[in-house]
Amino acid sequence: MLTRRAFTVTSLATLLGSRLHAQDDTIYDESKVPAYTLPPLLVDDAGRPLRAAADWGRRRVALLDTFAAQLYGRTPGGLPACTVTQVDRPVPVLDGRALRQQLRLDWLGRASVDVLVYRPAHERPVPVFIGLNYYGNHAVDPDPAILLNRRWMRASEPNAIVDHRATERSRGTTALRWPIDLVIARDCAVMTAYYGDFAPDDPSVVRDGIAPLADGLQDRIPVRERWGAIGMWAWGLSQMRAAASSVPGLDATRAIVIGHSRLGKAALWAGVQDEAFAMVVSNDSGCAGAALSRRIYGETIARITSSFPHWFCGNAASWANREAEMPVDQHQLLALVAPRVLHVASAIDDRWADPRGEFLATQSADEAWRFLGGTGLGPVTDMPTVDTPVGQRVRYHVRTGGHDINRYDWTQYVETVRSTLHK
Ligand code: GTR
Repeated sequence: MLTRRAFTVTSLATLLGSRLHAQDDTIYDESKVPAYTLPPLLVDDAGRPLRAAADWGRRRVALLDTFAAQLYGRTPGGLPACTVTQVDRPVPVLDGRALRQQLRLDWLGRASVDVLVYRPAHERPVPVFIGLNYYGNHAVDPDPAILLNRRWMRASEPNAIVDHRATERSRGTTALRWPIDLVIARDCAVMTAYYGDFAPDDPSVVRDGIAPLADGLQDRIPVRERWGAIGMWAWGLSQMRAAASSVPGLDATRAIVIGHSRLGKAALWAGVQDEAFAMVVSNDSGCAGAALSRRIYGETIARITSSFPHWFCGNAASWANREAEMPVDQHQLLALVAPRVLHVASAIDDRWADPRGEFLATQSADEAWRFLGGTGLGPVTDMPTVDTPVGQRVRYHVRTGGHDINRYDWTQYVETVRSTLHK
């Protein structure tokens, strides 16, 4: 009996093991990364090397166009601009060191998004971090005066989401990702909104945000080039930046777009399209974010476009298992931030996001900063050791630990702001 049971268990494990292996051929071994050649950065449409910094403008437009057509989709022209209203008056928090305020962005009464702002309690305008959050503004801080977001959310027990809705117990559940005290102490502000208000993160509900605003504006855009959720989140970030200019105490000319993981992809896409962002932060953005697609290490274009088809345009999935043929790779996306400030961060145990691939993309992108005459990464030849940030106008760090955004990461971001944007 015991033998029979043991046999059954073993054969089941073998079966499952081979199944898993067949399904999961994820590369986590550096020696299995294929040899690859990255598409060149500083060439014109005919493949000739760019000669002067002035040539970069045209190259930039061409690269943006390719990323839009092949990966993220095109941001429709003619979308309405938001109207900003105050939900409440600024309230002193953090023992009077900061002011907390809630705003509502509204588009012609057809869509609305609540925004939470923290800024230092003085009138001098400060740099502002603009980023989306995963579980609602009420999850950023336990403060009961923050409006509880009742819209659709992804299932999550730790965030006390019940039937896809937040509950009173959801308050403050993501506070560790938003060290407001630290940002205020370094004389910066934070502006955040729930990403699902712009586009709920599931194919079944993705249209329940701002998507209908684009109805009738996409007729001239080929179906396979139409935007997905990343495009909508990115547009939302730009709308928040525009709104920042009407908030006293925020310096919208020193706006920093920031995002973690899928929202890091959105932050990059927002930051490259909207040059009014002075700095762009990618935290563990991985595949289709800061990581090189051609390494096919960890998450791949095939995996991401099958798990999350609603994030991308229709053309994106056509590059599944054809990474080497893609007309662009992610170092070129990062380069579109030049000569502004870029900070890319990885976490060493976050192999799914390919930390080395994120560093190598950053290092290749640095060519654009050198070409345009600024100091980006500076004299960095190898991937730095953990917890050792490097660079100047292009900064990179890889942190101890796994997939997350934490106080250590934010400590590096406010330091980058201090060294590059503070007056
Ligand atoms: C994963 C996805 C990653 C990353 C991550 C996240 O499931 O594969 O690309 O976006 O989610 O957003 O936390």
